[in-house]
Amino acid sequence: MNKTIIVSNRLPLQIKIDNNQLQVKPSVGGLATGLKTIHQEGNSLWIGWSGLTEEELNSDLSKQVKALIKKEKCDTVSLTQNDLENFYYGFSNRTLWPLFHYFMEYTEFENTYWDSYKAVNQKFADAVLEHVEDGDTVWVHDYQLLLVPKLIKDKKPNTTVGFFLHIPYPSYEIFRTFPWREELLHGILGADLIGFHTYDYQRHFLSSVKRILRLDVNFNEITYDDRVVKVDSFPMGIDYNKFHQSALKQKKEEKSELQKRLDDHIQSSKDARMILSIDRMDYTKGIPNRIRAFEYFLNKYPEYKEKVRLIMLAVPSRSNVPQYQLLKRETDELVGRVNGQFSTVSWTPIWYFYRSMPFENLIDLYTSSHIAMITPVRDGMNLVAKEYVATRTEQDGVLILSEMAGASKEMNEAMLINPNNFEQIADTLKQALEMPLKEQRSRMEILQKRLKRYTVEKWAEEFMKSLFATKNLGAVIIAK
Ligand code: GDG
Repeated sequence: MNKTIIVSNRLPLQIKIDNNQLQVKPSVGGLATGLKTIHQEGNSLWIGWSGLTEEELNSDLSKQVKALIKKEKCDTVSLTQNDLENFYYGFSNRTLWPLFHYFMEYTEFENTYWDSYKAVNQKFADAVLEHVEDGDTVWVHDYQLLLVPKLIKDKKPNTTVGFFLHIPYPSYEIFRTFPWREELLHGILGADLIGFHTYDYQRHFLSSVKRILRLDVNFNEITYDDRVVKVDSFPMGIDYNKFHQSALKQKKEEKSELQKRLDDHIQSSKDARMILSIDRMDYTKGIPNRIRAFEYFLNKYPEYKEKVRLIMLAVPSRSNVPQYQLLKRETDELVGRVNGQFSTVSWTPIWYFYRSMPFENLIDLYTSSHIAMITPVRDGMNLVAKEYVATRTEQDGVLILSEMAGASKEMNEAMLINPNNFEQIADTLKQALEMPLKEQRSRMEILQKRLKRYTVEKWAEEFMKSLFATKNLGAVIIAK
């Protein structure tokens, strides 16, 4: 029986060593949920890094990890501390991440990083090659593994390979600056199907393929050696029911401490309003812009002082990369500046949490906020925007969303803003605060309907369907 192998940088498991004992827990992220049906029900295997380096695992623990995760239908790729520094923090997060998000000034082109990226991609491919057989299907995920599709296809041409990019694909003018551009494109083209969140990313990719590799592109098909490679967009959804049901359930249960504090603010006056933002602390998420725009709003519309509160949850991320440390400092300073300038004895305009929160608290935040203000300067999709909508069980609330997030392409009923235009953000925020309930509901209703239909499970299903269809495409071109 043919199998499906999923490959991603991290496994959908949380593995910890506690007192020389290993603990393994399934992780609850969007990708794990979306691929659950494919991974758990069928004949399948998930290959990725465990989160622990070779230095952290002695050979005994390493064997134990392998055995434990085998039960979860997973296998690991072993990475050293040096791999982590050069492949992950280096090439993935100091080269590809900033470049693909249009942060040219943060992009480092370092040979050491590139060499490590190639070597680690080979490690991932080797782990796949240990298991893959003719007729199997392999689905590779994201920017850390762009060379893996070719490394598999070259060795095992009779497998079907899919690739999905979770971040934006930049325009040709950005991508052409990349020193190893040909090699990277060939790496991706090892796949039979290449998926992006939006049509724009797909278009940018095809343009790079045409102009850099001079390949024939016919609509969304590329003729590549003796194969046809298909390129398409698959906007990733969320586990709609999980968020919606959790919001309904949370209303009936005993209130958390956080919920009680949120209620205190909401009940402090009849016009009290809560504005929410949740993101990883990342320079692509537009956190400083959002604080500056909020400051601008409070100056322009002083009647809202003591009524609105911005709740900002920023989850620590990649904190050993210098730009992330700078961003953290800038955010701390800006929050301090705004709170110092506007606070009164009974009101603090920004509640800022620099940590992650348990899922239940996330639901408290979503359900208590009248407005979600999501303002990335560049974002592949942005699932937070979708999760906020899914938790609005009364269909009230307003989503303010940056047009630079992939999610904006499917969420026209949100209030779309340019994250660099403070005037527009301030005016949109005022409009959102004053929006009649009837209009809030009519917008939410359409947004919810769409999200309910195209869930993360559906996303995975559509991708797989399209990937299986490419088997026939391959046959057509070879027959020619
Ligand atoms: C990348 C792309 C693309 C956040 N804080 C907590 C928490 N979260 C969860 C949210 C959401 C997820 O993390 C964040 O997803 P996003 O899509 O917003 O952003 P990235 O992490 O940057 O993801 C992005 C995505 O991949 C998928 O393709 O949309 O564009 O950058 O699910 O709920 N969860 C918990 N506590 C927190 O404090 N439990």
